[in-house]
Amino acid sequence: MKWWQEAVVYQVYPRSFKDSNGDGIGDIQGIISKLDYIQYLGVDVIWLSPVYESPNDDNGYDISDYYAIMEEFGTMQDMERLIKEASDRNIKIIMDLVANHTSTAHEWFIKAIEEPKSKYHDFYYFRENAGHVPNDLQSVFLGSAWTLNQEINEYYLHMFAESQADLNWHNKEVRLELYKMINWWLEKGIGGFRLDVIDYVAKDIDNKIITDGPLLHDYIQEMTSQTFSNYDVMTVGETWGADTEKAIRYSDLDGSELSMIFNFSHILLDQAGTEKWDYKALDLIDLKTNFEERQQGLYQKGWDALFWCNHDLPRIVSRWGDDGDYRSESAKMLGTLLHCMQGTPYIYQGEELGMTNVPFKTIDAYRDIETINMYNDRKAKGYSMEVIMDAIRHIGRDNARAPMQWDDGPYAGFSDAAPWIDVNPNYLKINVKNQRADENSVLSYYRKLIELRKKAPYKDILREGDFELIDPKHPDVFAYKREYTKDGLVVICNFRPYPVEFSIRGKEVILTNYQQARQGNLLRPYEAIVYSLN
Ligand code: TEU
Ligand code: CA
Repeated sequence: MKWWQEAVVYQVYPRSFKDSNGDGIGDIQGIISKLDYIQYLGVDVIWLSPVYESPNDDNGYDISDYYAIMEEFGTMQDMERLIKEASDRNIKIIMDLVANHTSTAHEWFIKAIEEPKSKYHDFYYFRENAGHVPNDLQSVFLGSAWTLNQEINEYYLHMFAESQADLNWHNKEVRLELYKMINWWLEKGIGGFRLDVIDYVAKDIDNKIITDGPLLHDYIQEMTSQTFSNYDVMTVGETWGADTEKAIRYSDLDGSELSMIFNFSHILLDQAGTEKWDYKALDLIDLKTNFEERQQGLYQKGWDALFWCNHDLPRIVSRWGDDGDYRSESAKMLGTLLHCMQGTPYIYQGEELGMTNVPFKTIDAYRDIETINMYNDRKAKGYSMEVIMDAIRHIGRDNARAPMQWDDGPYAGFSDAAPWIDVNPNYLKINVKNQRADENSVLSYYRKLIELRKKAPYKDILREGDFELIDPKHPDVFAYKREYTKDGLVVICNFRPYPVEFSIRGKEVILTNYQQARQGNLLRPYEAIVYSLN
């Protein structure tokens, strides 16, 4: 077993985690001030969303200098101190490698424009201006993926915002520059990387192949051999286009590619149309089938990243739990379901509190470029305001980006000044301070889940055990068992806000989200129980 197969990861979105200097924007010193809390959780790794220099069009996913820290977040000394202070607490820092694109404010892009005959011009995808866009490729953030640069009268490709120009990975010079930067950061003692949209980097744009370009695995293997494999680090790829078969290849246990990937196939189960804004209710059978296929498909062949949330996704308790009467029970149930499977669990900041989506009424409370583009696009297309705002409230990315809720003081203890984005009004009720004092809080429960992975005999079962659904066709209960040598666990989760008949149980209760043992064969609303198998 590798260290990252025994780890639990905590994702920090720096802009929204903790502000230390009263400008309403989270920063690195703020994160350092909360390392004791992160250590208290019991996690082993922090995935830090980008802190590099950036114009912030996409909150740091538009990098203008990989070797400098965004001024609002602090200094390189702060970053080095964070790595050290985390290491003193046996916590590794993995950084966010955004290498599919750079900001158009990056010196490479500036030189590509100022010196079109220089080597930098081929660092990006430029095409001549024949009076129209080169082809109909569309940006993830809506609109054409091509923008005409007036200075050189050429189009350039951006799969995301106009200010995020796609790097041409087919140019070996680009790859070598990226490997140099990766090694520069690895030499600073970071624990690895999360790789932003890594399945886009080998795109074949003239054949309009964006995801899974033919040379993708060649490039990943080359990158790994020239960087990651020379250090004892973990890597996790963001691959919206992955399924289990691809996941096995990316996470091949021979270490030739990545440690694991984020497979979003479960996240897509409640998407109704081609865009995420058109959603439908989740069918629990689909979720059970999805996880069964992944757990069994990857068993002893690869490794999975287990997640519900991240900085791009709505809060899971609002999405597939209940953020009303049964918020606490359903948040614990969802945590139980995920953390008892095989793989490396990821907790997004606030998920351990059962933080919910934000109830903002109008578009001016939102900050995310993806949301604002959708608002303008659908308004122009004649969608009603309530339909637009309902979709944003349901699945917009700012649901994850409202400030972390530390206490019931001003701005939830996130900042002394008005934050860059409003705090969720429910911070008075949902915050670290009151949950640390409550042994029955979501926070206290998540700490028990994390601890389960650390202590015998459960850690071996969770890490190495197999996976088998129990009563797969049950429409309301997600139950499975994990077996490893003579030990095993039975995990039973009621996905409904009402009692459900379910007679199966295990030997003794290891963990449950209700204080009193259940009577008879009924599972209470969102009841989760982890039993020993025998
Ligand atoms: O996300 C890639 C990506 O495709 C997501 O934007 C996703 O499609 C969308 O957010 C669904 O709501 C990564 C980063 O996680 C994201 O924050 C960046 O905006 C994007 O890449 C560009 O770097
Ligand atoms: Ca600040």
